[in-house]
Amino acid sequence: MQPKAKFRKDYRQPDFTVSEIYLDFQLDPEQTLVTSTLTVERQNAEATQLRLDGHSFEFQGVKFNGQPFSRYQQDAESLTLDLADLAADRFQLEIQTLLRPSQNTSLQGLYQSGEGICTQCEAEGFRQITYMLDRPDVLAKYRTKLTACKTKYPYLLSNGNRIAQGELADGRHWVEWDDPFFKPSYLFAVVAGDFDLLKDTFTTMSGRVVDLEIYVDRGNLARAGWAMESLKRAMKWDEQRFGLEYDLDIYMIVAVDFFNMGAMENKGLNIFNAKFVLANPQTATDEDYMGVESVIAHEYFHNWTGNRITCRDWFQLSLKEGLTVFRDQEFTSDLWSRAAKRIEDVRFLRAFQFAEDAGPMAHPIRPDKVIEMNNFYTVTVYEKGAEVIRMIHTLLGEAKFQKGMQLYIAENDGKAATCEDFVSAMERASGVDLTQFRRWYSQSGTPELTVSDEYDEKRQAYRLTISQLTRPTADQVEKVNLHIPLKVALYGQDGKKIKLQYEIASVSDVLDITNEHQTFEFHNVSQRPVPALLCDFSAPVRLDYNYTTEQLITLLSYAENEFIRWDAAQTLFTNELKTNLNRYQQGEEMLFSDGLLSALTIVLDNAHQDPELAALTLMLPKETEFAESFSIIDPQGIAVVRHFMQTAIAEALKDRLIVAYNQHKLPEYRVVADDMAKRAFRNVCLSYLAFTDLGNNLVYKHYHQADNMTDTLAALNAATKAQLACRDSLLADFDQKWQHDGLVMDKWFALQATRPDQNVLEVVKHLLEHPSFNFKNPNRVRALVGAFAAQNPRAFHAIDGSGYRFLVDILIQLNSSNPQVASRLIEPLIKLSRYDNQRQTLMHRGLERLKGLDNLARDLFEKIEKALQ
Ligand code: B3K
Ligand code: ZN
Repeated sequence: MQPKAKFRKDYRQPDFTVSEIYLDFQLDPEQTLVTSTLTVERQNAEATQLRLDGHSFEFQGVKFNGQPFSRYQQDAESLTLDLADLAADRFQLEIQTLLRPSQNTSLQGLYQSGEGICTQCEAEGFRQITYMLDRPDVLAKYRTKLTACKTKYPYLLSNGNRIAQGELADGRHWVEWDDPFFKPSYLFAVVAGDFDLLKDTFTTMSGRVVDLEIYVDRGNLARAGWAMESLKRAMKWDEQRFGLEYDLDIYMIVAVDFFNMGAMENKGLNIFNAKFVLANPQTATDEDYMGVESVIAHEYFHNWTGNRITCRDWFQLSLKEGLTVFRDQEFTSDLWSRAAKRIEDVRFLRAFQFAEDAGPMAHPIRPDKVIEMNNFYTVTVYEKGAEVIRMIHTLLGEAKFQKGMQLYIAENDGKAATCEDFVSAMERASGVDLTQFRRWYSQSGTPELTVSDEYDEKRQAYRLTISQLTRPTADQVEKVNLHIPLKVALYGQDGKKIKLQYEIASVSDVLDITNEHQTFEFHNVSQRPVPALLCDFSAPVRLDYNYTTEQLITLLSYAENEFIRWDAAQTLFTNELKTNLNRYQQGEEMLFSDGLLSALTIVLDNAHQDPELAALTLMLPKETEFAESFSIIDPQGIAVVRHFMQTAIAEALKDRLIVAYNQHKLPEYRVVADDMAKRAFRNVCLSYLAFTDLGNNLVYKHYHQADNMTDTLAALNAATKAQLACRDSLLADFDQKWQHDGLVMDKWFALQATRPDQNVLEVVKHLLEHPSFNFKNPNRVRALVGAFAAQNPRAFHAIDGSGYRFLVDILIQLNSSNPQVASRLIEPLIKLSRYDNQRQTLMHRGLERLKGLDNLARDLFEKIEKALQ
């Protein structure tokens, strides 16, 4: 049977709702008995059939108002009760199911993680626990009783407040939880296990004391402190910036080893991938520290944007995700460097979201058609979704945006809402017309802005002409004009900023692009200016303006906007790569341009002013980032040219790099912004120096002198990428030291998988047998197989097809054990239209092989179908 698609336009209110649930879990990894007592209310008087979602358990029976009930029909995904002669509109159903958590490798529903048991219900995992109206617009109050062996599972956790507990004669104990807030089933959670517990409290702005509890594997208590600090910072920030206060008396976070994604915002009981909880200087890099803080904050922020106000249907996912990503980005920006955060987010968006829009899975931030919901937790829904919120913020300004938030919350608290509810609240609270802006929710694709300019010396006038175009995408042929906020600035040749004026009046630096072609004229411009276009990346678009190298160097040197300075360097790098790729493809000698050299010299010479920005600016874009500026990608050529550039830059700037490297040495490791900036800058210098004759000694010393993971990994990375003599001994040393810790070994696996060596695939295959590797653990699979496929394009796209064959072999296994992880890993294989014919044929063959599987999961089915179209 072919999986069926659901359409946004088909949304209908449910005929029945569930107002209360009492869940009783007799927990055991081999056999868990669940008794669910639902209070059901009929909302449509005509309705005579109640269809409940459910699968992947053994159904034990159903009672209606306490009496055994048999007028039902069952299929692979549901139970439909015949309620033709229903006497009252309110009744009780008692449903019993039997689960086998230890056998559940999908990591959805109730499953075993290490020695513990936990749940993952979003998007549609609750239905793997029991039959339920498993849709986000059914909001119920949950009470949950958990019973399990006390020695194996001393902690029994669920949502809300602990209201009772007791012991049984047979060595089991039980705990009962009550969540006073109405919630959809996807926010339900259970955890049972033995943990180390870090406790703290937070006093809210209205003076309530909230218990904070972080549960980690035994032995990891010392790695939980940063997560706790992050949580408190997030709680405080949400009060200060958004006026939002936490609502329950307890907030729990549990770190588990086996988890399909980053974390989950279950009401009052977040469940986290341990990767986003655990951090200490020895095991976590600066980047990991930032990742922990931002995911902790993201899940916390969901308490309002997601939980108190949830989504009416899954097509509205961006309502909670786009908004919550925007909120976590703002949190990081307010606490650390706004410019650096913006640059990192834009890098990510350009590399992954632009690629998604250009591929077979293109969809608007509010999709219209879905087969497997888990496939739509995408960079488009999340990151482009956040860009759309950010544009609203730009158009309204902070004050009106916050007024809009207040209105949105006042109108929708306790409800399941739509994206339209949000935009409408923003519009009414601010008085800003968002009619055309709404199209961002329904149109997929990356708009292109083409800019040309004219300077009229006599009239002292400067004109910008801007055209917008969104090309057809895989999902949508017809495109319309969007409302695009384009933030600009003008600079003189001397680097001075020119005021934006029309006649003598100042004009806004945010241009409203709404038509296909528009011209903006600025007056009193005394010399031909250099335009800074798309300051702060004010819209998620591609920008095309024919900058000269001189103009880019002017921007790099003088633009006030840090994003513009960084982006000028990105353009220089990309131009350099393109020119040399051309030469390489023609069999000509590659050359290193003076323009790029002067630009990088300027950056290095000014690095002391802002080492973080210098680090970001000097960093050579990854192969996958470069790839996005081509419609047909040459993975081999890009790797060769990038390597050439790396070596050429290192040679040309060696003296400056070594001075900078030595100047930025730090006496001790501290997680503070200034030090992190210096470390990042110093490690970028190291990454270049590795390609010079100083490399081997320097990197070897860097590794052995490191007292923290950031420096250790920087050395290991440099040694691997530059294929230094010390590489093998350093890799072996790390392996020996960290073999016991899978999370740390993930860094090592990912490095191995991205080695530039010819035989990297052999290495990767070999590492599938490594004692720290575990095929059942998604983190390990992503680190080794995921990194190979997504971050080593030259090897993955090897022209003999070996990379594709390897990935397909792995996907065949994952298709049966964990389709959700399989569906993430397949991404680099479905973007075949971006490659030459020979590669396309090979990729096609791999996809056909998967398509032929007789148990192909809907997750893979959806992507393969689209890719082969
Ligand atoms: N809401 C979860 C993601 C659930 C993914 C389900 N496949 C984490 C987050 O976005 O906060
Ligand atoms: Zn989220």
